[in-house]
Amino acid sequence: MTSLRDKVVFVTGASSGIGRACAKAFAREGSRVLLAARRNDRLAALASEIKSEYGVPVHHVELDVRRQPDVAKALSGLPAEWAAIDILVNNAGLSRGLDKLHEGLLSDWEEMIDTNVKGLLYVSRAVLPGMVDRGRGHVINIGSIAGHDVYPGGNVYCATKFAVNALSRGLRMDLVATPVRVSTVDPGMVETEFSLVRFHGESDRASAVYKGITALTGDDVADAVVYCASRPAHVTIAEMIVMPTSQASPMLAHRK
Ligand code: NDP
Ligand code: 8X3
Repeated sequence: MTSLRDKVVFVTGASSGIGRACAKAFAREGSRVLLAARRNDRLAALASEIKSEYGVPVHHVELDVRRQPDVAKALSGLPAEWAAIDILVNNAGLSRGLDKLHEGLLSDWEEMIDTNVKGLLYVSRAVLPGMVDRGRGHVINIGSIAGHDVYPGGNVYCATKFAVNALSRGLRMDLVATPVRVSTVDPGMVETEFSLVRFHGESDRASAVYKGITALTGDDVADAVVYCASRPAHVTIAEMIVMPTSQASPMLAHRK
């Protein structure tokens, strides 16, 4: 087992859902957690909660991963004790809309591609050179079953998660001569703010997604992420698909 104690763990999208759960799960293991998202008030509240519950150091940065200069500045401007990131959880992401492609909103497409693909790339590009120089590190991408299977209306969101899948594979090849590990954790349905964001705040439509099904929680996904991170150094969990028991594919869920 690799101990996670005192490791510097950088979680993007830590203000909600899976990212928030990952931050808490690593803190429970004794890691030092570095949080990023746009909603700084939420990060500040989470930082206080983690410090009082687990007594580990926490640092947070307000960051929009779509803005490359801000990403580079945030990472290069970290206090020295936070600069050597051991584990990067590339979690920040979102879906927007479920429209047929020929009726889709261009602004939704731009937001998904800029966040899920370009944002992940900007953060990885800023963090990886340090990992390679230090000869240690682990990148854990949060992909999705939408990166394996396409579903109606999923068009651009699925394309971004297929891209995350390809980037995880490509990065593993590029780093094969280094000790730096690359994993992707690909969940099915997780009950978070994801659907509320997808449907632009329409709460009835969002809650209907999880009706009659015991969806995964952010904690279930965080558990998988911590599992990947805590394997011995010579073991890479390349890809982990985590589903609710009552979901078999994006298109097939059993509802009570
Ligand atoms: P949430 O909406 O609960 O959380 C999304 C997080 O991403 C928030 O913390 C949000 O923070 C952050 N985020 C979004 N855009 C940006 C941005 N431009 N810059 C920085 N942070 C950003 O959803 P989930 O927790 O469910 O989603 C997390 C990841 O899991 C996503 O990549 C999603 O695609 C993936 N996923 C989700 C599944 C699900 O069913 N829920 C299933 C499979 C994968 P803020 O708004 O404060 O910036
Ligand atoms: C989120 C899961 O099936 O809604 O990535 O696309 S799904």
